[in-house]
Amino acid sequence: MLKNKLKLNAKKIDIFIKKYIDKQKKSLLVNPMKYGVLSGGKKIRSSLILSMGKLYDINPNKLLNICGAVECIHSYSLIHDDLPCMDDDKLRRGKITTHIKFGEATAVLAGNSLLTLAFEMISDRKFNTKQVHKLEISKKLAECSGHTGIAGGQALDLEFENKKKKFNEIINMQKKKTGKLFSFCCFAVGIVAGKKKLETNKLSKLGEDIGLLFQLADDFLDIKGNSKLTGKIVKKDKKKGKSTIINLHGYDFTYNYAIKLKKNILRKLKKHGSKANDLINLINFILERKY
Ligand code: GRG
Repeated sequence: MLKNKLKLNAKKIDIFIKKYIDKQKKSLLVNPMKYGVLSGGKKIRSSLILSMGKLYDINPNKLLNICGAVECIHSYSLIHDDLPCMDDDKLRRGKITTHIKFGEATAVLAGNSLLTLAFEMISDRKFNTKQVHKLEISKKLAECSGHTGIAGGQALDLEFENKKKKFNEIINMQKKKTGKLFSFCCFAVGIVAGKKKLETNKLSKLGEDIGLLFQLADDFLDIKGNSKLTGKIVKKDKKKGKSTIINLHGYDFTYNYAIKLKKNILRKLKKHGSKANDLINLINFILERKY
């Protein structure tokens, strides 16, 4: 049921992104960009945005530019993450990685172009929200993607390899590397809903925790997951000396921590009653997912 919903959402966002790129002038980077961002990938951040929208009765079509932008940034981070100078991976979403298919230089440029495309989508005239909302959303997206967000988290992840880091240092790294983009998703919906700072701050924190939960599940999949289902090579973290909570405290400790984190997230959604049903299902899926 939820899996079908996720697939439908992913298809909708793929169509939006494809149309958006196809309306632009052609370039040598169009094919590698499409390869990196379309066909494949759960588009779970978009599903988060759409189910957050339900809390505030927002028409899903009003959120498509935010979904497109988030998926462009996410795919950009994956393309760069797979490069030889980063995690050096050859398989992603069940396909060879962008740099293996098109070469490293093209993969770097396609990634960079997806980053800038994200900001085109947010500043687009057809994105039906107030100008001041677009400004706030752009600023937050930049903060969550750059050195205080994903890129900064990735720098820490690489820095921490083969080092014994403390629990809080690892959590902080994972909150940046993965949590910040989820944080952006929840914040942006709050802005479109016209929420004040107090509420959007709470939404940012909620999103960061959902992102941390997602990253912990990713770490579980690296140990117990199946390459055919995840579409990527598993059992890499230990070999690469990655600093994860599992490598520090073991699987069971980490799973119990994740259960507590999930309960805490679900508790915060109670006030929304049945409007939060989709979101609750998504959060349960995030922890128990097999792909
Ligand atoms: C993009 C700002 C920016 C900088 C580049 C390389 C890098 C810096 C950051 C890497 C961040 C990264 C890869 C985090 C891991 C997040 C994660 C768990 C990815 C897997 O996400 P899924 O499962 O992937 O949603 P699909 O394939 O479903 O889209």
